[in-house]
Amino acid sequence: MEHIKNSTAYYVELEERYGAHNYHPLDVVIERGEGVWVTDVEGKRYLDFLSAYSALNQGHAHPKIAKAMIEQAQKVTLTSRAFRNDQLGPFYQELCELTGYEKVLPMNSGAEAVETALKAARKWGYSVKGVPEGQAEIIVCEGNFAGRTISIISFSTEEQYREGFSPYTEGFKIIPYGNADALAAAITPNTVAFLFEPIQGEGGIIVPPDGYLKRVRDICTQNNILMIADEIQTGLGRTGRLFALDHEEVKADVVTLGKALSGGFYPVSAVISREDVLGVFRPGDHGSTFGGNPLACAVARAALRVLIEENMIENAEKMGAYLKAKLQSIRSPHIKEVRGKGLLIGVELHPTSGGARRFCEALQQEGLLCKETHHHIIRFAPPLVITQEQIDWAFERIERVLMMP
Ligand code: IF1
Repeated sequence: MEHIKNSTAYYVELEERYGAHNYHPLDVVIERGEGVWVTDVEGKRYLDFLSAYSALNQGHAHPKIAKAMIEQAQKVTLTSRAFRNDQLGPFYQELCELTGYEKVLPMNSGAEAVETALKAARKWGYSVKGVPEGQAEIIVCEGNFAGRTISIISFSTEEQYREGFSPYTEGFKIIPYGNADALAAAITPNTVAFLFEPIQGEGGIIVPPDGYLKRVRDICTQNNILMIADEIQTGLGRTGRLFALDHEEVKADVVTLGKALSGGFYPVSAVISREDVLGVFRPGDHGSTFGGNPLACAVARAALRVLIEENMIENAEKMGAYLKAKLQSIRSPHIKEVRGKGLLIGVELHPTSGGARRFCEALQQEGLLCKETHHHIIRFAPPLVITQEQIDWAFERIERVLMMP
């Protein structure tokens, strides 16, 4: 069927005709983004309340990150790691000085950072802890989301993420999330690591009980297992602190980063840790064509710089508390719970409300873009640069939609 060229229907048709259907996106075709706003091909403006799942903490098309990217792109974009480049060392140094970790292994996607952390943990288990070769166990939580590779979905508890992709990678043990006693009980002499999210994002914005992070830290220390915090979604200011771990002043042994590490400009991820962990990698053990490329490093350096210089983390704390309080004031029969930290907020609806999708579609009509997770939860995660005035604009629409029958 012929559609008017450059209309929404025209682009939807192209995607449906030529693309694999591994997503069910809202029918909004975005052409431009700036700060918290995006504009579609029909010229309609929307407030982005998803931030590409927290990859856009710095907002769309941040001019300083764009400038850094364009300048680097006109110099050199890729050298491979067969050679060195003038962006990698400074990126390492600035990331370590910002986070307080001492070593970095740069990758591209979040899943690659998680896979890198898993490989480091296994090799650390064999070569440092003394676990017998091939016996390493890694503990993970129900409701985890860490990416889409076969090893990562091997420990997913979401049937759809696993179905049809067997056989699965072995060596993972699954425990309930937020339960430190379950972690202690699951540890064996062959346990090398505990991989978890300080707040579960895709799992439904699940915030663990106060004190959980500290107890996990103590249990991992006492049992000589690596505490691996996946901060790919919760990190870099999203929850109102540099890391979600900082809410309990806890330091992990290994942290995975991605998404906003590049401000949404480019796939950039990293594993940060200590020498005794990342030191298990010998030249040739692990790597990637684009990992640590000069363009990625220049973009990441700018993304981190603006995050700090423009006080985005403090703004996330302030605006998150403001938004959460307003959401909690809505007297809607649909709302079961409002939860989250900073600007990572989930509104869980009662099953009788018919699922969150229809509310997201209604919000789209009102000019607000957000996404449901696990059928009954609306995730609100705007860029960390959002202002109180913009939250008020969004809230007026959210309240109206959540009061609909
Ligand atoms: C999709 C979900 C979010 C992540 C955490 C690692 C990764 C992610 C905590 C992997 C990625 C993305 C993946 C994207 C949608 C989005 C998502 F809905 F899938 F689960 F955010 F909640 N750790 N999350 O959240 O990073 O390899 O994607 O760079 O797969 O649909 P990645």
